[in-house]
Amino acid sequence: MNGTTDPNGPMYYKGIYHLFYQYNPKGAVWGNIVWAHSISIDMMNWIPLEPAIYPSKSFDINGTWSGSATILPGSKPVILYTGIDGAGRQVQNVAFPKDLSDPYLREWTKPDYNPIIFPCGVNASAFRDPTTAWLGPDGIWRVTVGSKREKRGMAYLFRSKDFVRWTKAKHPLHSSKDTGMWECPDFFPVSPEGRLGLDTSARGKGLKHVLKVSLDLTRFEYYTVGKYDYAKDTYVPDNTSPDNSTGLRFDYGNFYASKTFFDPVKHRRILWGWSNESDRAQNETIKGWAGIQTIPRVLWLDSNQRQVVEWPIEELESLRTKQAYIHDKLVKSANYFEVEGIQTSQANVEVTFDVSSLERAENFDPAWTDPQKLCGLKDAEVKGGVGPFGLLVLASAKMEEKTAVFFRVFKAQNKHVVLMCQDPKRSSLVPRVYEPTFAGFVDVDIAKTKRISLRSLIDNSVVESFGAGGKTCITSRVYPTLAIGPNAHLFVFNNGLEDIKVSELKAWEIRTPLMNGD
Ligand code: DQQ
Repeated sequence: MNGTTDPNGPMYYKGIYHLFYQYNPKGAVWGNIVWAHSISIDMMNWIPLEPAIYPSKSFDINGTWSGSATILPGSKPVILYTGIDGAGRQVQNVAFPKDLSDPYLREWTKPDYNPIIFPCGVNASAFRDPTTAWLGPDGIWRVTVGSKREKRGMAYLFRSKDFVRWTKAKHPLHSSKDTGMWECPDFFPVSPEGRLGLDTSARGKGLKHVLKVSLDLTRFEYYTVGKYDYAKDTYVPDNTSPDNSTGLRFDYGNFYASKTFFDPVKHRRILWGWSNESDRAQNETIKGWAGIQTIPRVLWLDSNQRQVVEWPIEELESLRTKQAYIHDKLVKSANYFEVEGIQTSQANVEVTFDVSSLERAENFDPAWTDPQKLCGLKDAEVKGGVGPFGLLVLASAKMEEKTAVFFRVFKAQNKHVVLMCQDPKRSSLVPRVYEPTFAGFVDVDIAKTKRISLRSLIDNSVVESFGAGGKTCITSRVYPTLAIGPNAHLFVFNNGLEDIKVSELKAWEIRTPLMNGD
C-alpha cells in the first residue's frame, strides 16, 4: 500500500533517467514522506530502487519534502530538498551521491552542516520546495524557494559561490499578491524559437524564461512567460497572461506539483506532473495505491511566444501495438461512430478534425472568462453550432459510462474562440466525490487553419489530452465500472449543427510498460 505525490529531482545521469517522488511507504494516504527513487533508460519502463532520501537527521527528522536536482560542473548531481526539522520548521538541505561511479545513484549522503538555508525572517511553516539552481554570469549559483508573505505568493532568491553557504537576496525573484503559498516553483529558460530545450543555467540574448508555481490555495498551477534580468536578478512577466490563479496552466486538469528538467541527450526540457486520485479515499485503501506521475512531456515555447506547448515524449511510441486507422470520414450533425478493431482501455488516439464552415458558431459572451465554468454550462450533451465535437473515451457499449473530450467553437467580435473540455460527469455509474469538468481556451486561429487536432492518452483511470498539438492540455482521473479492459469503447461524436470531417484518425493499443519491479 502506498501513495505518491510530487515528482522530485528528475535528472539524467550516466545513461539513466532518475525520478524521485514524494512517497508514503506505509499507506495510500499522504504521510511518512520519503524520496522514493525509480530509474529508467527510456522514461517508460521503470525499475524502483530503495528510497534515496528519508528522515534521519535533526534537520529532516519530521519529513523529507520536495526539491530538485542540479548538475554541478563535472557532471556531479546534487539535490536540494526541504527538511522538516525537530522544531517543525521548513529548512533547505543538500544531499550528494555517495558514489559517483554508480549510475543508479542508489545512496545519498546528507552532510552534517545541513541545513544550508534556514528560514530567517521568513514564515518557517511556508518555506519549501527549492528549484534546480542556475549559474549566473558572475559564477554564482542561484536558487529560489517557494513561500508566502501574508497572502502574497513569494519566490525567495538565494545565492551561493560553493553550494554550501547561501545568502538571501534583498529582493525575491518574483512575487504576486493574493496568490497565497507558492509550492513547487519551477524557473527555467526557453528558446524563442524551435523545440530544443535549454540547460537551466543557459544564457543568451532573446531567451525567455518561464516561472511556474503550484498554488496551495486552489490546488492548481499557473505560469507566466517573461524576461529574466541576469544583472538585477529579477523576473518580469511579459504581461501577456494573468500573473495570478487565472493565468495559463501547463495542464487545465488534475495536475500538480509539476517539475521540469533538461535532458542533455535529446536536448529537450521535460515536464513531470502528479495526478491525484479523484476517488473516495476508502477505494484507495482497497486498491492499495494512490496518485500517479503523468506521461513525461516535452515542453517548449510556442512560436507566438505567449505560452508553452507540450507533447508526450517520443519514447511512448515504443509501447504502441495494434493500430486502427480512419480517414476522410464525415461526422454529421448529431451523429457519432465507433473506432473499432483495437482495445482502447490503454490507447493513444490522434485525430484531426476539419471544420469547413464556422457560419453557425455560437456567439461568445465576453463575460465567459472562466473556461471551466463555461464547460460546466455547455457540456458535451448541450447541442451547439460548431461543436461540441470530439472523442468519447472509456465508454461502455451502451454509453452509460463515457468521458467526453471535445472542442466547441464560438464567434466573438473579430475572432473565434475555441474551447477545449474534458468532461467526466458520466464517466462512472458509481458516483464519485470529485468529478469536475476541466477546460481551457485554445489559442488558435481556427478561421485560418479550418482544422484542429486532438491527442488523448487513455490508461484505465487516466485521460491525458493534448489539444491543437499540445497548446491546451487536460488530465483527468476517471473510474469506469463497465468500460474496463476489453469492454472499453472509443467513439467520435459531433453534437453541433455543422458537419465535421475526421480527416485522419490513428489509434494504437498501448502495452503496459515495466513498473513497480515487475
Ligand atoms: N508536497 C510536499 C511539499 C510541497 C507539497 C510535501 C506540494 O514539499 O509543497 O509532500 O504537493
